[in-house]
This record gives sequence, structure tokens and C-alpha cells, in this order.
Amino acid sequence: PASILAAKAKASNGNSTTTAAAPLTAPLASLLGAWPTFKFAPIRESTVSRAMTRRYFADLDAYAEADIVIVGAGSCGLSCAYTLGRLRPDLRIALVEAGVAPGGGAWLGGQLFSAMVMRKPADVFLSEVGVPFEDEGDYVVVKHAALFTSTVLSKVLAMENIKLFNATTVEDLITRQIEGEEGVRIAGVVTNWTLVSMHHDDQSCMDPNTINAPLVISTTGHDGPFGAFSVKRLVSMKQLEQLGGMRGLDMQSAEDAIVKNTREIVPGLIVGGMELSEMDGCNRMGPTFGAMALSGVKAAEEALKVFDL
Ligand code: AHZ
Repeated sequence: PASILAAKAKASNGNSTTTAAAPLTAPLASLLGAWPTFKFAPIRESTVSRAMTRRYFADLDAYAEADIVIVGAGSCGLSCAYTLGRLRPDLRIALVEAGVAPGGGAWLGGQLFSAMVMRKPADVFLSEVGVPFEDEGDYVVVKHAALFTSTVLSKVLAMENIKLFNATTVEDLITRQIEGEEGVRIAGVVTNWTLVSMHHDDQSCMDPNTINAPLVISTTGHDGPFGAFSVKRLVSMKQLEQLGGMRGLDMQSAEDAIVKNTREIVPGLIVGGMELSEMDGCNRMGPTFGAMALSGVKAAEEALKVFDL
């Protein structure tokens, strides 16, 4: 029945495609036409509550001590998580994202347009994760930015050693004094539900939670309601004198600079993606995403170097 439905759909819209119809798997196909006798398996409401909360609290417990925390699950943070997760399935990686929907600005290619542009050689990352693209010579085009984001996201979420804590904001950094030196080492993050973080001005004392980790990778994007979080905090805690401030748009130079400068800023804190433009005073690149993917890859490489992992 499934292949008949697919064939009918093709016939009715009149569009001819070269893609062959793919039959549904037998268990799903067996539902088609069987709705009159259809019934879900039984369940009690508390079972659903426990199925969710038991797992979430087990994750909170396990990830209270992580190996790496990635702050921000935009295009850079997700690319970094993918690379680390592939190379080191033994590391426990917490990915903390303020939004309910991970992906940052990478659900659209630019303005409200769908297609996402990546300059070569960032196409190697698309091939690695299995995102199809059109080759236009020096650059490639993914038909919808959401295809990039959802594909990388699905790979990251499927990795056993990565937990995404979305709707969770990093409110502060955990610091340790380095013995005999002036500076601090970053030793984890301070978290809160994003909805709580947004109400610190009108509700009193809603204390946060913490994740200890020897390494934090911050990819919170350029300044905005949530962006450039870690580098701004480094200034307010006097670990950095001032930020360079993101410069105007220069596609040609901006992407190389972001990838090359992706690095450990203070001990225990690597910064990548557009957060780095605020730190270093780099140009923005606007709607071309290759640097975000490859800055994520470089941040992963730097992370493994820092800890000699
Ligand atoms: O919600 C933010 C977004 O998903 C998240 N984030 C920010 N602050 C956070 C905090 N705790 C937890 N304190 C936080 N999460 O970080 C993510 C940043 O994603 P993004 O897409 O904004 O940044 P990116 O550096 O990955 O990609 C930038 C894409 C841009 S901006 C740009 C330009 O303006 O010219 N060009 C490109 C390609």
C-alpha cells in the first residue's frame, strides 16, 4: 500500500522526478489501511513523568562532572560537538544551549532566505556529515540551512557521550586561581533554566546550578541578548582588559580570521565562531557559514591539544 500511495502522490501533483519511490518499512506499512482496529499500547500518566524525569536527573547527575562543556549550540558549537564526539567517544561532553531550539542563526541562510552558502574548503565538513550540496566552483550551496543544522544536530544527539541541555543558559563561569600566577583557570560553568535567567531582574534570588569541567568551549555568537557571553564575562571579571568589538562585514577576510584565531583565550576556555569576532575585533562575514563549521572543527582540535587527550 505504501508504494501505491507514493505513486498516487507523484501522479497527482504532475511533477516527474527521477527519484524512485522508497517503500516504507513493513511494520509502518502494515498500519496503512488498518486504522479502524488501531490502538496504542496502554500507559499511566506517572509512567510518562518518570520516563522523562528519571533520565533527566540521571543526566544532571552524570554531567555535573563533564570532560568538556560546549556553550552554545549554533553552527559552530554543533560542528565542534560533532567533531569531538566522533574523535573521542570516551569523553563526556555537555552541550548547553540557551534556546529551546538549538541551531542559533543557522536555520536560515541569511535574511529570511533558505539556501546556505559555504565557501570551499568547508564542503569537506558537509561531506563528512552527509549534507548534500550544489557545487558552484569556489563555494557550495545547501538547499536549506535547516538541512545542515538538522543533520549535524541529529548526529550529535545520537552520540552516547554528548548530552544537550537546551533551554539552559550559562550564567557564569567557574574559576580557579592558578597557583603563583595572577590569572584564573576556567573550571566549569554556572547554569540556570533560560526562563529563570530571563527573570533575574523581577524575581529575587533564584540560585543556579553548576557543571564542573576542565575545559569549556564557548561558541555563543556575536553580541546580542545572549551572545558573546564568555568573553564579556572575562572582561567584567578583569581577566581581559577589553573586547576588540566585532567590525563591519568583510566576507573575504572574516572567515579566514575566525578559523585561524579559534584558540584557548584563558586557561581552560577555548572560544570559537562569532564570539571570537567580539574578542579579537574581527570583521563579520554575514551569510556564509564555512568558517562556523571549520572553527568548530578547530576548536575540537585545540581542545584535544590543550588536554593532550
Ligand atoms: O542561543 C545562542 C545560540 O544558539 C547560544 N547562547 C548564547 N549565549 C548563551 C549562554 N548560554 C547558553 N550564555 C548561549 N547558550 O549560543 C548560540 C550561538 O549561535 P550563533 O549562531 O549565534 O553563533 P555561531 O558563532 O555559531 O554562528 C554565527 C553565525 C553567523 S553570525 C554572522 C554575522 O553576523 O555576520 N555570520 C554568521 C555566519
